[in-house]
Amino acid sequence: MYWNPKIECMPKEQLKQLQYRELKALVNNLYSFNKFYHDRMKVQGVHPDDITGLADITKLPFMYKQDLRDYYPTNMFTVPNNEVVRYHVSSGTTGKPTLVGYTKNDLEYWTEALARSLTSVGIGPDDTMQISYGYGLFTGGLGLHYGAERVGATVLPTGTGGTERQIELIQDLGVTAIACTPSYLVHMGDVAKKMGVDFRRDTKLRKAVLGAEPWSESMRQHIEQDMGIKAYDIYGTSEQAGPMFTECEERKGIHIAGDIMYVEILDPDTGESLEPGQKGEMVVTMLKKEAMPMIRYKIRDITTLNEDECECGRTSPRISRITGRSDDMLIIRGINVFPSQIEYTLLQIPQVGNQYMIYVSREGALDNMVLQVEIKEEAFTDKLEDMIRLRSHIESELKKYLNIAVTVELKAPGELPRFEGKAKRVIDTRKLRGENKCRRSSHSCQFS
Ligand code: DLL
Repeated sequence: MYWNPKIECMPKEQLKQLQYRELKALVNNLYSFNKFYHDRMKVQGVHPDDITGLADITKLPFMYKQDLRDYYPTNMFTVPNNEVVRYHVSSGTTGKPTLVGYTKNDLEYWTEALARSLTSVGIGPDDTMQISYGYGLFTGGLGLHYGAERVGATVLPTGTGGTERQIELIQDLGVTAIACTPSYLVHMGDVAKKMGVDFRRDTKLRKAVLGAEPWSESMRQHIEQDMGIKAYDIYGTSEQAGPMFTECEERKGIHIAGDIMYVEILDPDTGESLEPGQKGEMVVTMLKKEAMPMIRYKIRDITTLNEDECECGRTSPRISRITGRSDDMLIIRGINVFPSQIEYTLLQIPQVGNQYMIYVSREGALDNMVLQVEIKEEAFTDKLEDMIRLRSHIESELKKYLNIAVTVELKAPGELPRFEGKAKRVIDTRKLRGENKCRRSSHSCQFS
């Protein structure tokens, strides 16, 4: 089943021509009307006339997450404020978050992408779909909500948390499909067991659309065998719009709607374009975005691009499972956290010294983060209540800025390890059952 067969099954050559036309129009428009892009292109020495084919995209300058921070909040927007109809906010690398704005058309293309994706995994009007992603600033909840409504499913907008109640609702309302993080679904499975609920026997839940964090084939097998739920990978980032693209029923990679997003895979060290099938860093160009266009945005996810024909009949290229990142971003319970954000928050607290260690582990199905923090000599005391108060203060500051619960352990001055070379402040012991290895050992890596 297709949502938009004309586009989804468009002959490859025709799709490339369409992509070129979109790119050309985008570049012309931004060069003429947007200072940020105009200046960037000037510095790079490239003019819209130099773009005479799709391959010329490599002449264009990159965009980085840092740009979104530098131009925070709306200085990168290319439409007047009265055309912006929504904001979403994601983690920035330090104090400031990343703001994404949407016009009506931006929301429309986001929903269209999700309608295609959900249809491709067989979700439609006969389904009741529970959306257990966070609603609000995070894109997961609202994105999937509108996508599921668009395909005619009955939507149950539970959001995150209240797991026992979520399991009861799955039973009571005959929920057939769910969208959440893979780790949350596994956690749900554990809680259901304790409640005496067997998903196969006691529910109609048979499909899950899982993403927002890395997961593995063995996790898929675990979900399918243990819970009887067919699991599909969904990918997206707030900069692109939010969750957008899924695998189809063949499950041989995530289909990227080529009329909406153009993908390049580059060698993260040399910046050279890589051939299909070679693993590298993904760089994306959003061909339709209005409020906040993205040309050659370095998304930092590591994957491969596959242009082979898919047996489902869709001609769009596919990316393989995301196997790591080319930066140090951690994903904790689906929330993006940069070590630099933690450092930034700690530095705002006068009693905290400049040594800290971040330990990330998995407890049951869920991620857990412990932060060891050295206290300054003058702030260190053996009065237990003072130390407990300070610890709670640090924990609540971290919660405020990072939006995740972190357990803080206070350490005496000089107690934490010092490093002669590059400091290794992140110890991540989560395992995706040994499948995914981070390509760069010098970076902290959630897969090692
Ligand atoms: O996580 C959007 C989303 C919501 C995707 C719900 C899927 C489902 P951000 O918070 O901006 O947006 O985080 C984007 O999460 O660059 C990847 O590193 C990671 N990520 C997202 N989906 C996957 C996935 C949402 N399926 C960052 N596999 C991305 C691995 C994923 N990593």
